[in-house]
Amino acid sequence: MYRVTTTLSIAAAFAAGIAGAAAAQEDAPAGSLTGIVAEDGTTTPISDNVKVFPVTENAESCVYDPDREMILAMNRGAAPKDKLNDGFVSFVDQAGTVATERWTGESGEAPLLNQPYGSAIAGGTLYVADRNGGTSKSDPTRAVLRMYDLATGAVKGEVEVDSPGLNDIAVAADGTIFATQTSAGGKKNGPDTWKVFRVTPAGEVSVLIEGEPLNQPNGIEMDGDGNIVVVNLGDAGVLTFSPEGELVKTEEAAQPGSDGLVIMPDGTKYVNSLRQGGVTRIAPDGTTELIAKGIPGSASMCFHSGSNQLVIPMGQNNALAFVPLD
Ligand SMILES: [Ca+2]
Ligand SMILES: [Ca+2]
Repeated sequence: MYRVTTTLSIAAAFAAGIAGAAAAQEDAPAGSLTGIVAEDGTTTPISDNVKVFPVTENAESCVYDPDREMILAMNRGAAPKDKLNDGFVSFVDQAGTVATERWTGESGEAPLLNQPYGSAIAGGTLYVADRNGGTSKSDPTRAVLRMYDLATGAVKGEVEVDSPGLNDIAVAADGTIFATQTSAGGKKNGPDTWKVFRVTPAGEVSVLIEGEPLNQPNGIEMDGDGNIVVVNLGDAGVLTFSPEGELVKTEEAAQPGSDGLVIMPDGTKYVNSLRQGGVTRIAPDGTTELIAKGIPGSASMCFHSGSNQLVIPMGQNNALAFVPLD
């Protein structure tokens, strides 16, 4: 099912039909493994500095495990109405090669995942924003946070959140989880559906931020000061909040429609646009630059620090895009 390829094999992958499902992805413009197609029909090809590897199965997010020096990709697999609990974690190395196709813990059982979205690693724990339900129109999706021991795969906990679906998560040093709700699904995407939840290590859930300046909040990360940074899918906003939810800084990406966010130790932010396919670098002085373009289905980005590469799951394009940094 998996195979390893280089950029030279993209055309072959496209011909094999791997790319065809991009248009069906929620909120994503049409695309292929070679570029992104805007609503007006114009195509932006993937920049030359981006390498694409068709090694995932409908992955929304990834996270870097520095001990294994591996990217952990959260594969959603099929929609819950078609197949239940088929989500899985795969390990991918810095060359885009699948090292472990399906992670199983020491017990030999794979972590239970249904439709995993955001992911984070903190304190030796893998946190995943998963969803229950969604098997039919009468069975709405329900958010659930699942925690696994990163070394052994053992279950460490589970917290249900009163939300139809969380998107991305960030975890503070003390184990507090911050999670975005981008919308309430479909056309239910008004300001009262834009939320950041806070979940304490004891499992107490509260809404920390709601409404503007959030605008379909998607990617979320902790910065080096312990603040929470959120990127909006609904506009170009890159918003920094204190852990108490007070807005402390507003920046903008070079493109609207953000999904993923990576923050470097020096404060440099990388933001990728699901809607337009580019990657913005925001320097600590606020200067912005587009460092890559044309990545279709560009979802929740992570950073392979061991090889200094941004890694972007491409959703229903079933691929990872690698962007080497200088
Ligand atoms: Ca699934
Ligand atoms: Ca996301």
